[in-house]
Amino acid sequence: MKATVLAGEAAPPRWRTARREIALDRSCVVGILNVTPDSFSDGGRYPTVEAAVSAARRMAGDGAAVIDVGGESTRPGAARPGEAEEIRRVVPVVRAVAALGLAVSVDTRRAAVAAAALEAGAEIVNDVSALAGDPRMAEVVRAAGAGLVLMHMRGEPQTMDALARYGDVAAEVAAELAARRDLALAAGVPREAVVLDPGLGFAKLPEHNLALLGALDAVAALGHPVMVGPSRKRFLGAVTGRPVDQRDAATAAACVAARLRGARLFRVHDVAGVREALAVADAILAAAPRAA
Ligand code: HH2
Repeated sequence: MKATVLAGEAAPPRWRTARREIALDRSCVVGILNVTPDSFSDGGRYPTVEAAVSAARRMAGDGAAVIDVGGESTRPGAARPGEAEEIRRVVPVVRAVAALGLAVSVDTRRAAVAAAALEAGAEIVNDVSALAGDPRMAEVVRAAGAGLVLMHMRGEPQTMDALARYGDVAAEVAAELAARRDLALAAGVPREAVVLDPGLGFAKLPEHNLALLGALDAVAALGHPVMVGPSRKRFLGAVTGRPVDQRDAATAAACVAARLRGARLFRVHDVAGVREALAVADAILAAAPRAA
C-alpha cells in the first residue's frame, strides 16, 4: 500500500523504539491492557499474568502492533496506587508479553515504573503526564533508547476536570504539547522516538474532544506521529447515548475521523473492529492521497 502524507503533515513514516522501528505508512493499532482493579472499561479483567498474556496474544492476532500495559487507572478522580504496587502489577505482564516478541509500551507517569518495565522488555513509555509527573522520566527514556508518547493533560487526573477551559482547543493543545516535546528533545530524547497525543478525555469536556478530533491537523503539523485514544470514552457516550460496553462502533468512527486528520496510532480496547475500520480509511487515503 502506498504511503500517504496529508496536507500539513510532515510526520516521519517510522517510529523508533528501544527494540525496533515501527512502520507508520499504514495505521498502527495499540491494544490496551490495563492490569488495574479499577480502569473504567477493562478494570479487573486480567487478574492473573496468564489472563493478561492471553489477552495480549488475542490483540496481536487481531492486528495490534503494540500492547500498552498500564498499572494505574487515570480516569477522573481515580485513587493512585503506590509505586511498588504499580511495579508489582505491571512488570510480570510486561516481561511475559515482551517474551512473545510483541512490542510493549508501559503506560506510566513514574520513572521507576518505566525503568523497571524497560528492564523487563518494554520498548516504549506512554506518559500521560508528558514528563510533568516525574523529573527523572526523560532521562530513563533517553538512557533506554525507548519510544516516548507525550500525552496532553492539564493538572492531574484527580483535578483535571476543573482545568477544561479553552479558547481554541486544538491550537492550545498543540502549543502545550510542543513545549513538552521541546523538553524531551532538550533532555536528549531523539526526535524520531517522540509521538504526540492530544489526550482525549483528559482535562477536556465532550465538546473539546470533538473539536480536537476535527482539527487534529494542528497537532500533526508539529511533525511527529500522532496517537489518539478515544476508546469507549465518556464523550462518545455523550454523542451516542451508549453505555461504556457499547461504544466500540463509536470508537471506530472516532479513529477513522482522526486518521483523516493525520493520526497514525490508535490506542483502543477493540483491536479487531478498529483495525478493520482503519484498513478502509487507509485504502481510501492510498487511492486519493489528497482527499483529506
Ligand atoms: N487514555 C487513557 C490512558 N492512557 N494514553 C494515551 N497515550 N492516550 C490516551 O488517550 C490514554 C492513555 C485512559 O483510558 P483507559 O486506559 O482505557 O482507562 P483508565 O485510565 O481508567 O485505566
